[in-house]
Amino acid sequence: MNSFGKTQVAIVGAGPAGLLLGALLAKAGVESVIVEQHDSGYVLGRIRAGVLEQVTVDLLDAAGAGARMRAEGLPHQGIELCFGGARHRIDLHGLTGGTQVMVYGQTEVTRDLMQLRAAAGLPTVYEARQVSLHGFDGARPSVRYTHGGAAYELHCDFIAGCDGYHGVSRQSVPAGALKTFERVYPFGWLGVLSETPPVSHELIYSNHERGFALCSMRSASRSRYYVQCSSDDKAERWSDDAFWDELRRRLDPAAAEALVTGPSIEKSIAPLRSFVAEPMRFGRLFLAGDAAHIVPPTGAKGLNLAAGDVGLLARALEEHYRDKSDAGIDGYSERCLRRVWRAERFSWWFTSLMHKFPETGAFGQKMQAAELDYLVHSQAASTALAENYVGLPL
Ligand code: FAS
Ligand code: PHB
Repeated sequence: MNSFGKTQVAIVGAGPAGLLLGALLAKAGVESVIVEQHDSGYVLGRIRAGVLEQVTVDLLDAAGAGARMRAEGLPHQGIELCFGGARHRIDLHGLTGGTQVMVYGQTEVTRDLMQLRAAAGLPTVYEARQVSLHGFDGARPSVRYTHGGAAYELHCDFIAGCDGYHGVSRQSVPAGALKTFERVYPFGWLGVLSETPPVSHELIYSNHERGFALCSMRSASRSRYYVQCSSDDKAERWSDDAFWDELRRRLDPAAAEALVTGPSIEKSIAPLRSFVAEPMRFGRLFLAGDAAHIVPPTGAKGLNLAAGDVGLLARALEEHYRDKSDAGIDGYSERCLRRVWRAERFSWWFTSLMHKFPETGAFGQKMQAAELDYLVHSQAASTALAENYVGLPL
Protein backbone atom coordinates (compact mmCIF):
# COMPACT_ATOMS: atom_id res chain seq x y z
CA MET A 1 0.00 0.00 0.00
CA ASN A 2 1.32 3.43 -0.98
CA SER A 3 1.24 5.96 1.75
CA PHE A 4 -0.10 9.37 0.79
CA GLY A 5 1.96 10.46 3.73
CA LYS A 6 0.80 12.26 6.76
CA THR A 7 -1.33 15.27 7.40
CA GLN A 8 -2.76 16.89 10.49
CA VAL A 9 -6.46 16.57 9.63
CA ALA A 10 -7.90 14.05 7.15
CA ILE A 11 -11.28 15.32 5.90
CA VAL A 12 -13.67 12.77 4.38
CA GLY A 13 -16.04 14.47 1.92
CA ALA A 14 -15.68 17.55 -0.32
CA GLY A 15 -19.17 18.94 0.16
CA PRO A 16 -19.66 22.33 1.83
CA ALA A 17 -18.74 21.00 5.30
CA GLY A 18 -15.47 19.39 4.23
CA LEU A 19 -14.41 22.24 1.97
CA LEU A 20 -15.27 24.96 4.50
CA LEU A 21 -13.43 23.08 7.25
CA GLY A 22 -10.36 22.76 5.02
CA ALA A 23 -10.44 26.48 4.25
CA LEU A 24 -10.83 27.53 7.91
CA LEU A 25 -8.02 25.16 8.96
CA ALA A 26 -5.75 26.58 6.24
CA LYS A 27 -6.36 30.09 7.60
CA ALA A 28 -5.27 28.77 11.00
CA GLY A 29 -2.15 27.12 9.57
CA VAL A 30 -3.48 23.60 10.08
CA GLU A 31 -2.80 21.12 7.25
CA SER A 32 -5.56 18.98 5.78
CA VAL A 33 -6.17 16.52 2.96
CA ILE A 34 -9.71 16.02 1.64
CA VAL A 35 -10.73 12.59 0.32
CA GLU A 36 -13.87 12.66 -1.86
CA GLN A 37 -15.58 9.71 -3.54
CA HIS A 38 -16.95 11.59 -6.56
CA ASP A 39 -15.39 13.99 -9.04
CA SER A 40 -15.81 17.75 -8.54
CA GLY A 41 -18.35 18.00 -11.38
CA TYR A 42 -20.64 15.52 -9.67
CA VAL A 43 -20.39 17.39 -6.36
CA LEU A 44 -21.25 20.69 -8.08
CA GLY A 45 -24.14 19.08 -9.96
CA ARG A 46 -26.20 18.47 -6.83
CA ILE A 47 -28.79 21.26 -6.49
CA ARG A 48 -29.51 21.82 -2.81
CA ALA A 49 -29.67 24.70 -0.38
CA GLY A 50 -30.32 28.32 -1.17
CA VAL A 51 -30.40 30.39 2.03
CA LEU A 52 -27.30 31.29 4.13
CA GLU A 53 -27.55 32.53 7.71
CA GLN A 54 -25.30 35.39 8.88
CA VAL A 55 -23.17 32.85 10.81
CA THR A 56 -22.49 31.02 7.54
CA VAL A 57 -21.80 34.26 5.65
CA ASP A 58 -19.30 35.28 8.36
CA LEU A 59 -17.57 31.87 8.24
CA LEU A 60 -17.24 32.04 4.45
CA ASP A 61 -15.74 35.53 4.81
CA ALA A 62 -13.35 34.27 7.52
CA ALA A 63 -12.32 31.40 5.23
CA GLY A 64 -11.55 33.85 2.41
CA ALA A 65 -14.40 32.52 0.24
CA GLY A 66 -16.92 35.33 0.59
CA ALA A 67 -16.10 37.71 -2.31
CA ARG A 68 -18.46 36.34 -5.01
CA MET A 69 -21.20 35.71 -2.43
CA ARG A 70 -20.99 39.40 -1.44
CA ALA A 71 -21.04 40.46 -5.11
CA GLU A 72 -23.74 38.12 -6.43
CA GLY A 73 -25.69 36.98 -3.37
CA LEU A 74 -29.10 38.49 -2.61
CA PRO A 75 -29.53 39.86 0.94
CA HIS A 76 -33.10 39.15 2.08
CA GLN A 77 -34.81 40.94 4.97
CA GLY A 78 -38.13 39.09 4.97
CA ILE A 79 -40.09 36.04 3.87
CA GLU A 80 -43.78 35.65 3.07
CA LEU A 81 -46.20 33.06 4.38
CA CYS A 82 -49.06 32.24 2.01
CA PHE A 83 -52.26 30.68 3.34
CA GLY A 84 -56.01 31.16 2.90
CA GLY A 85 -55.37 32.78 -0.50
CA ALA A 86 -53.26 35.65 0.86
CA ARG A 87 -49.63 36.40 1.62
CA HIS A 88 -48.29 37.79 4.90
CA ARG A 89 -44.73 39.16 5.24
CA ILE A 90 -42.51 38.26 8.19
CA ASP A 91 -40.08 41.17 8.69
CA LEU A 92 -36.97 39.13 9.58
CA HIS A 93 -34.75 42.24 9.70
CA GLY A 94 -37.07 44.34 11.84
CA LEU A 95 -37.97 41.53 14.24
CA THR A 96 -34.36 40.44 14.91
CA GLY A 97 -32.69 43.79 15.43
CA GLY A 98 -31.29 43.98 11.90
CA THR A 99 -30.29 40.42 11.01
CA GLN A 100 -30.84 39.26 7.44
CA VAL A 101 -30.16 36.13 5.37
CA MET A 102 -28.24 35.77 2.12
CA VAL A 103 -29.77 33.96 -0.85
CA TYR A 104 -26.82 32.27 -2.56
CA GLY A 105 -26.98 28.68 -3.80
CA GLN A 106 -25.05 25.85 -2.17
CA THR A 107 -23.65 25.02 -5.59
CA GLU A 108 -21.98 28.45 -5.72
CA VAL A 109 -20.72 28.14 -2.14
CA THR A 110 -19.16 24.79 -3.06
CA ARG A 111 -17.67 26.21 -6.26
CA ASP A 112 -16.11 29.14 -4.39
CA LEU A 113 -14.62 26.83 -1.76
CA MET A 114 -13.29 24.41 -4.41
CA GLN A 115 -11.61 27.27 -6.28
CA LEU A 116 -10.13 28.67 -3.07
CA ARG A 117 -8.65 25.28 -2.18
CA ALA A 118 -7.26 24.69 -5.66
CA ALA A 119 -5.74 28.19 -5.80
CA ALA A 120 -3.98 27.52 -2.51
CA GLY A 121 -2.63 24.24 -3.90
CA LEU A 122 -4.20 22.27 -1.05
CA PRO A 123 -4.66 18.53 -1.69
CA THR A 124 -8.07 17.09 -2.53
CA VAL A 125 -8.28 13.48 -3.70
CA TYR A 126 -11.36 13.18 -5.94
CA GLU A 127 -12.76 9.84 -7.10
CA ALA A 128 -11.35 8.08 -4.05
CA ARG A 129 -12.86 4.61 -3.71
CA GLN A 130 -13.25 2.14 -0.85
CA VAL A 131 -12.62 4.79 1.76
CA SER A 132 -12.20 3.38 5.26
CA LEU A 133 -11.34 4.92 8.63
CA HIS A 134 -8.88 3.32 11.08
CA GLY A 135 -7.36 3.85 14.51
CA PHE A 136 -9.46 6.87 15.51
CA ASP A 137 -9.96 5.36 18.96
CA GLY A 138 -6.19 5.64 19.46
CA ALA A 139 -3.45 8.17 18.82
CA ARG A 140 -2.63 7.25 15.21
CA PRO A 141 -5.73 7.39 13.02
CA SER A 142 -5.60 6.89 9.27
CA VAL A 143 -7.84 6.94 6.21
CA ARG A 144 -7.39 4.26 3.57
CA TYR A 145 -8.68 4.48 0.00
CA THR A 146 -7.95 3.44 -3.54
CA HIS A 147 -7.39 5.84 -6.40
CA GLY A 148 -6.59 4.98 -9.98
CA GLY A 149 -6.35 1.33 -8.96
CA ALA A 150 -3.66 1.92 -6.33
CA ALA A 151 -4.21 1.64 -2.56
CA TYR A 152 -3.25 4.49 -0.24
CA GLU A 153 -3.13 5.14 3.50
CA LEU A 154 -3.25 8.70 4.83
CA HIS A 155 -1.90 8.97 8.37
CA CYS A 156 -3.24 11.89 10.40
CA ASP A 157 -3.79 13.33 13.84
CA PHE A 158 -7.56 13.71 13.45
CA ILE A 159 -10.32 12.64 11.03
CA ALA A 160 -13.26 14.94 10.17
CA GLY A 161 -16.21 12.92 8.88
CA CYS A 162 -17.87 15.40 6.50
CA ASP A 163 -19.25 12.74 4.18
CA GLY A 164 -22.97 13.29 4.53
CA TYR A 165 -25.86 11.09 5.62
CA HIS A 166 -24.81 8.11 3.49
CA GLY A 167 -21.11 8.46 4.18
CA VAL A 168 -18.70 5.96 5.70
CA SER A 169 -17.68 7.99 8.76
CA ARG A 170 -20.77 7.60 10.96
CA GLN A 171 -20.97 3.96 9.87
CA SER A 172 -17.38 3.44 11.06
CA VAL A 173 -18.36 4.18 14.66
CA PRO A 174 -19.08 1.08 16.77
CA ALA A 175 -22.88 0.76 16.79
CA GLY A 176 -23.06 0.73 20.57
CA ALA A 177 -21.29 4.07 20.78
CA LEU A 178 -23.95 5.91 18.80
CA LYS A 179 -27.46 6.95 19.80
CA THR A 180 -29.60 7.98 16.82
CA PHE A 181 -32.93 9.81 16.63
CA GLU A 182 -35.01 9.87 13.45
CA ARG A 183 -38.29 10.90 11.98
CA VAL A 184 -39.03 10.20 8.29
CA TYR A 185 -41.76 12.44 6.84
CA PRO A 186 -44.54 10.90 4.72
CA PHE A 187 -43.81 13.14 1.74
CA GLY A 188 -40.96 14.64 -0.32
CA TRP A 189 -40.17 17.88 -2.13
CA LEU A 190 -40.26 17.97 -5.92
CA GLY A 191 -37.85 20.76 -6.86
CA VAL A 192 -37.46 22.60 -10.18
CA LEU A 193 -34.70 25.00 -11.24
CA SER A 194 -35.57 27.36 -14.13
CA GLU A 195 -33.97 30.30 -15.93
CA THR A 196 -36.98 32.49 -15.16
CA PRO A 197 -37.31 35.61 -13.00
CA PRO A 198 -38.51 34.78 -9.46
CA VAL A 199 -42.23 35.23 -8.85
CA SER A 200 -41.46 37.61 -5.95
CA HIS A 201 -38.37 39.38 -4.59
CA GLU A 202 -38.59 37.36 -1.36
CA LEU A 203 -39.26 33.67 -0.60
CA ILE A 204 -42.88 32.51 -0.38
CA TYR A 205 -43.72 29.54 1.89
CA SER A 206 -47.24 28.30 1.11
CA ASN A 207 -49.59 26.15 3.22
CA HIS A 208 -52.33 24.87 0.92
CA GLU A 209 -54.94 22.13 1.17
CA ARG A 210 -53.26 20.44 -1.82
CA GLY A 211 -49.88 20.56 -0.06
CA PHE A 212 -46.87 22.74 0.66
CA ALA A 213 -45.12 24.89 -1.93
CA LEU A 214 -42.03 27.11 -1.80
CA CYS A 215 -40.96 29.85 -4.19
CA SER A 216 -37.24 30.56 -3.93
CA MET A 217 -34.49 31.77 -6.24
CA ARG A 218 -30.80 31.69 -7.10
CA SER A 219 -30.57 35.12 -8.81
CA ALA A 220 -32.80 37.75 -10.46
CA SER A 221 -33.02 35.45 -13.47
CA ARG A 222 -32.90 31.96 -11.96
CA SER A 223 -35.71 30.55 -9.80
CA ARG A 224 -36.01 27.54 -7.54
CA TYR A 225 -39.48 26.14 -6.80
CA TYR A 226 -40.74 23.20 -4.75
CA VAL A 227 -44.07 21.42 -4.30
CA GLN A 228 -44.76 18.77 -1.68
CA CYS A 229 -45.20 15.36 -3.31
CA SER A 230 -45.76 11.80 -2.14
CA SER A 231 -42.75 9.89 -0.86
CA ASP A 232 -42.95 7.38 -3.69
CA ASP A 233 -43.35 9.97 -6.46
CA LYS A 234 -40.81 10.18 -9.29
CA ALA A 235 -39.52 13.40 -10.87
CA GLU A 236 -39.78 11.89 -14.34
CA ARG A 237 -43.54 11.52 -13.88
CA TRP A 238 -43.88 15.31 -13.80
CA SER A 239 -43.90 17.29 -17.03
CA ASP A 240 -42.87 20.92 -16.68
CA ASP A 241 -46.46 22.00 -17.42
CA ALA A 242 -47.83 19.70 -14.73
CA PHE A 243 -45.37 21.15 -12.23
CA TRP A 244 -46.21 24.77 -13.09
CA ASP A 245 -49.96 24.06 -12.94
CA GLU A 246 -49.62 22.45 -9.49
CA LEU A 247 -47.45 25.28 -8.20
CA ARG A 248 -49.96 27.87 -9.38
CA ARG A 249 -52.78 26.03 -7.59
CA ARG A 250 -50.89 26.29 -4.31
CA LEU A 251 -50.19 30.04 -4.51
CA ASP A 252 -52.33 33.14 -3.91
CA PRO A 253 -54.01 34.58 -7.06
CA ALA A 254 -51.52 37.44 -7.43
CA ALA A 255 -48.51 35.13 -7.30
CA ALA A 256 -50.17 32.56 -9.57
CA GLU A 257 -50.80 35.34 -12.08
CA ALA A 258 -47.28 36.74 -11.82
CA LEU A 259 -45.51 33.36 -12.10
CA VAL A 260 -43.17 33.25 -15.10
CA THR A 261 -42.74 29.66 -16.25
CA GLY A 262 -40.12 28.11 -18.50
CA PRO A 263 -38.26 24.86 -19.15
CA SER A 264 -36.82 23.14 -16.09
CA ILE A 265 -33.03 22.90 -16.10
CA GLU A 266 -33.10 20.57 -13.10
CA LYS A 267 -35.92 18.53 -11.59
CA SER A 268 -35.50 16.23 -8.58
CA ILE A 269 -37.26 14.88 -5.50
CA ALA A 270 -35.69 15.22 -2.04
CA PRO A 271 -36.88 12.97 0.77
CA LEU A 272 -37.57 14.69 4.11
CA ARG A 273 -36.28 13.42 7.42
CA SER A 274 -35.13 14.63 10.82
CA PHE A 275 -32.07 12.76 12.06
CA VAL A 276 -29.44 13.22 14.75
CA ALA A 277 -26.55 10.96 15.78
CA GLU A 278 -25.10 11.51 19.25
CA PRO A 279 -22.36 12.14 20.20
CA MET A 280 -20.49 13.82 17.30
CA ARG A 281 -17.00 12.85 18.47
CA PHE A 282 -15.32 9.45 18.89
CA GLY A 283 -11.72 9.72 20.02
CA ARG A 284 -9.97 11.41 17.12
CA LEU A 285 -12.96 11.22 14.74
CA PHE A 286 -15.34 14.19 14.54
CA LEU A 287 -18.65 14.09 12.61
CA ALA A 288 -19.84 17.33 11.01
CA GLY A 289 -22.76 18.36 8.81
CA ASP A 290 -25.10 15.81 7.28
CA ALA A 291 -22.86 13.00 8.52
CA ALA A 292 -24.22 13.78 11.99
CA HIS A 293 -27.66 15.32 11.39
CA ILE A 294 -30.36 15.92 8.81
CA VAL A 295 -33.22 18.42 8.93
CA PRO A 296 -36.23 18.78 6.61
CA PRO A 297 -35.29 21.72 4.31
CA THR A 298 -38.34 23.79 5.33
CA GLY A 299 -36.31 25.87 7.75
CA ALA A 300 -33.28 26.22 5.41
CA LYS A 301 -31.02 24.85 8.18
CA GLY A 302 -29.09 21.91 6.68
CA LEU A 303 -26.22 23.75 5.07
CA ASN A 304 -26.14 26.33 7.87
CA LEU A 305 -25.85 23.67 10.58
CA ALA A 306 -22.98 22.08 8.64
CA ALA A 307 -21.21 25.45 8.53
CA GLY A 308 -21.72 25.95 12.27
CA ASP A 309 -20.28 22.51 13.04
CA VAL A 310 -17.11 23.09 11.07
CA GLY A 311 -16.75 26.60 12.43
CA LEU A 312 -16.63 25.14 15.95
CA LEU A 313 -14.40 22.23 14.85
CA ALA A 314 -11.87 24.50 13.13
CA ARG A 315 -11.68 26.67 16.26
CA ALA A 316 -11.17 23.59 18.45
CA LEU A 317 -8.42 22.14 16.27
CA GLU A 318 -6.67 25.51 16.09
CA GLU A 319 -6.65 25.64 19.89
CA HIS A 320 -5.22 22.12 20.00
CA TYR A 321 -2.28 22.94 17.75
CA ARG A 322 -1.67 26.57 18.71
CA ASP A 323 -2.49 26.64 22.43
CA LYS A 324 -1.98 22.95 23.24
CA SER A 325 -5.51 23.06 24.68
CA ASP A 326 -8.12 20.35 24.11
CA ALA A 327 -10.98 22.26 25.75
CA GLY A 328 -12.56 22.97 22.36
CA ILE A 329 -12.15 19.40 21.17
CA ASP A 330 -13.61 18.02 24.40
CA GLY A 331 -16.59 20.41 24.18
CA TYR A 332 -17.19 20.05 20.43
CA SER A 333 -19.99 17.51 20.47
CA GLU A 334 -21.99 19.15 23.27
CA ARG A 335 -21.72 22.62 21.75
CA CYS A 336 -22.74 21.42 18.29
CA LEU A 337 -25.63 19.30 19.54
CA ARG A 338 -27.20 22.23 21.43
CA ARG A 339 -27.40 24.20 18.16
CA VAL A 340 -28.41 21.09 16.21
CA TRP A 341 -31.38 20.24 18.45
CA ARG A 342 -32.67 23.82 18.40
CA ALA A 343 -32.53 23.77 14.58
CA GLU A 344 -34.11 20.30 14.52
CA ARG A 345 -37.00 21.59 16.61
CA PHE A 346 -37.54 24.65 14.44
CA SER A 347 -37.34 22.63 11.19
CA TRP A 348 -39.76 20.01 12.56
CA TRP A 349 -42.18 22.69 13.82
CA PHE A 350 -42.14 24.66 10.54
CA THR A 351 -42.52 21.46 8.50
CA SER A 352 -45.45 20.34 10.68
CA LEU A 353 -47.12 23.73 10.29
CA MET A 354 -46.72 24.07 6.53
CA HIS A 355 -47.27 20.59 5.13
CA LYS A 356 -50.28 18.35 4.60
CA PHE A 357 -49.89 15.06 6.50
CA PRO A 358 -52.05 11.97 5.92
CA GLU A 359 -53.55 12.54 9.37
CA THR A 360 -54.02 16.34 9.03
CA GLY A 361 -57.70 16.16 7.98
CA ALA A 362 -60.22 19.01 8.25
CA PHE A 363 -59.57 19.64 11.94
CA GLY A 364 -55.82 19.58 11.48
CA GLN A 365 -56.10 22.03 8.60
CA LYS A 366 -58.12 24.37 10.88
CA MET A 367 -55.42 24.10 13.52
CA GLN A 368 -52.74 24.99 10.97
CA ALA A 369 -54.81 27.93 9.70
CA ALA A 370 -55.39 29.20 13.25
CA GLU A 371 -51.71 28.91 14.12
CA LEU A 372 -50.71 30.74 10.93
CA ASP A 373 -53.28 33.46 11.60
CA TYR A 374 -51.91 33.90 15.13
CA LEU A 375 -48.31 33.77 13.86
CA VAL A 376 -48.67 36.63 11.38
CA HIS A 377 -50.70 38.83 13.77
CA SER A 378 -48.63 38.35 16.94
CA GLN A 379 -45.31 40.16 17.22
CA ALA A 380 -44.15 37.61 19.80
CA ALA A 381 -44.93 34.67 17.52
CA SER A 382 -43.47 36.36 14.44
CA THR A 383 -40.32 37.20 16.40
CA ALA A 384 -39.90 33.57 17.44
CA LEU A 385 -40.14 32.50 13.81
CA ALA A 386 -37.81 35.27 12.64
CA GLU A 387 -35.02 34.61 15.15
CA ASN A 388 -35.03 30.91 14.38
CA TYR A 389 -35.14 31.48 10.63
CA VAL A 390 -32.19 33.92 10.56
CA GLY A 391 -30.27 31.48 12.75
CA LEU A 392 -29.10 31.26 16.34
CA PRO A 393 -25.62 32.49 17.33
CA LEU A 394 -22.64 30.13 17.10
P1 FAS B 1 -22.93 16.69 1.66
O1 FAS B 1 -23.80 15.46 1.54
O2 FAS B 1 -23.26 17.91 0.89
O3 FAS B 1 -21.43 16.31 1.21
C1 FAS B 1 -20.86 15.08 1.60
C2 FAS B 1 -19.77 14.74 0.60
O4 FAS B 1 -19.13 13.53 1.04
C3 FAS B 1 -20.31 14.48 -0.79
O5 FAS B 1 -19.56 15.19 -1.75
C4 FAS B 1 -20.16 12.96 -0.96
O6 FAS B 1 -19.86 12.59 -2.30
C5 FAS B 1 -18.97 12.67 -0.07
N1 FAS B 1 -18.93 11.28 0.40
C6 FAS B 1 -19.97 10.51 0.80
N2 FAS B 1 -19.53 9.29 1.15
C7 FAS B 1 -18.17 9.29 1.00
C8 FAS B 1 -17.15 8.33 1.20
N3 FAS B 1 -17.44 7.11 1.63
N4 FAS B 1 -15.87 8.67 0.91
C9 FAS B 1 -15.58 9.94 0.46
N5 FAS B 1 -16.51 10.89 0.24
C10 FAS B 1 -17.78 10.56 0.51
N6 FAS B 1 -30.37 22.24 2.96
C11 FAS B 1 -30.92 23.46 2.97
O7 FAS B 1 -30.55 24.27 3.85
N7 FAS B 1 -31.88 23.82 2.03
C12 FAS B 1 -32.26 22.95 1.04
O8 FAS B 1 -33.10 23.28 0.21
C13 FAS B 1 -31.70 21.66 0.97
N8 FAS B 1 -32.06 20.78 -0.02
C14 FAS B 1 -31.49 19.52 -0.03
C15 FAS B 1 -31.81 18.56 -1.03
C16 FAS B 1 -31.24 17.28 -1.02
C17 FAS B 1 -31.60 16.26 -2.08
C18 FAS B 1 -30.34 16.92 0.00
C19 FAS B 1 -29.75 15.52 0.05
C20 FAS B 1 -30.00 17.85 0.99
C21 FAS B 1 -30.56 19.16 0.97
N9 FAS B 1 -30.22 20.12 1.93
C22 FAS B 1 -30.76 21.36 1.97
C23 FAS B 1 -29.27 19.83 2.91
C24 FAS B 1 -27.91 20.00 2.29
O9 FAS B 1 -27.78 21.27 1.79
C25 FAS B 1 -26.91 19.60 3.32
O10 FAS B 1 -27.23 20.15 4.58
C26 FAS B 1 -25.52 19.97 2.94
O11 FAS B 1 -25.24 19.40 1.69
C27 FAS B 1 -24.60 19.44 4.04
O12 FAS B 1 -23.32 19.47 3.57
P2 FAS B 1 -22.28 18.32 3.96
O13 FAS B 1 -22.42 18.01 5.39
O14 FAS B 1 -20.99 18.76 3.38
O15 FAS B 1 -22.82 16.99 3.21
C1 PHB C 1 -33.83 26.85 -1.80
O1 PHB C 1 -33.70 27.97 -2.34
O2 PHB C 1 -33.43 25.79 -2.33
C2 PHB C 1 -34.48 26.77 -0.43
C3 PHB C 1 -34.75 27.94 0.24
C4 PHB C 1 -35.36 27.87 1.49
C5 PHB C 1 -35.67 26.64 2.03
C6 PHB C 1 -35.38 25.46 1.34
C7 PHB C 1 -34.78 25.52 0.10
O3 PHB C 1 -36.28 26.57 3.24
